[in-house]
Amino acid sequence: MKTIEPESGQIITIERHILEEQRHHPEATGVLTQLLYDIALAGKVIASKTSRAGLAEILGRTEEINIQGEVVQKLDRFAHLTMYRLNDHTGRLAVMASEENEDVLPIPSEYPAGKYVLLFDPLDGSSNIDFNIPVGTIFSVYLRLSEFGPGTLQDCLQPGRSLVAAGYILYGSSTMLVYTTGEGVHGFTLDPSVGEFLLSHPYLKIPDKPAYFSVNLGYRKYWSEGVRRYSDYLQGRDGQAKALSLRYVGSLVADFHRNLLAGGVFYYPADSQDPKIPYGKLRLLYEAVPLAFLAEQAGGYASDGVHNILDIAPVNLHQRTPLFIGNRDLVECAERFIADYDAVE
Ligand code: FBP
Repeated sequence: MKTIEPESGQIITIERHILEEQRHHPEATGVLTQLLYDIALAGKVIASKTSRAGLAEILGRTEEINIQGEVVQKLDRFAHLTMYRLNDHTGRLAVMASEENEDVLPIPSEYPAGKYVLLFDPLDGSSNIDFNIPVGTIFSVYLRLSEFGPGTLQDCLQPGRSLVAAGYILYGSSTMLVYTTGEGVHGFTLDPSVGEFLLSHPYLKIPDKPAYFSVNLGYRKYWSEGVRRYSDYLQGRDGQAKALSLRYVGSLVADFHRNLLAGGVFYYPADSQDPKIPYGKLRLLYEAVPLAFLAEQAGGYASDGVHNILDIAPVNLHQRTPLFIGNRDLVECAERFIADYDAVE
């Protein structure tokens, strides 16, 4: 499918790009286009704070502990409310869910309920904010399953295969929005001088030759034998392969983005650190699934070490999952090590 590519000097805003994509779908109503544009607007509002975080009384913590057991950062709270408030009155959504909120986020009864469902991690990597390390907002969009009226928990517990769109906004040296609607992965850079996301990275594909591996090696002793041997393989320790270079920011969106552009694998395996969370730290619905959809659209793959992340049927809003994501051959290699050395179902 031919996507719009910027000729030299041509300005392609995210709105124009989404409209062009919509033209490939005569049945489209434009609601998804408007919803993606609302999310882009939320990204701009959040970027206006992250880019001035040190100046804006927005650094530091709130007194709150969220459903994940983490201290809520002020910017986390701001990002959560921004995503919710910019989308609760548009009539495009039946229900929302946020990594920061235990239950689903209903559409206020004074507003009409729409046909889409929005899930989001308002500020991924938030523990890095005070250190001026890139953070991100991750979003995923589904069609509602329930017929009409207020959306339900079941509308939010859909497998990744049912996604209609997913993406992230990375607040780094520049602010970028990367998204897919199942027709390739496209990157936009926010031009602060015009306040618009402009197409800068059309049709992103993960390079075949990987450069990096990204993992918190500090947790090695808590890993299974399969994962430890896989990590040795990536470092060329078992003499089988040339060592990859290690890069780990500790912000999933930033680590994923680098590997999307340069090739590589990010993994956060299950570990035995805390028996209460045996499946690793990352959330299936808010983090793993949307990035898995992007990875697959960019020629890569995402797995929990055994299953394709997009085929996992969610059972609760905040369930966690091991995640291996990036170049397909590197992720399949992880699956082989785990199959060979770990008793897996
Ligand atoms: P949240 O900030 O959304 O809770 O994300 C979790 C996260 O910060 C990821 O972005 C990152 O990959 C991971 O945790 C880092 O975890 P650790 O410090 O254990 O390596």
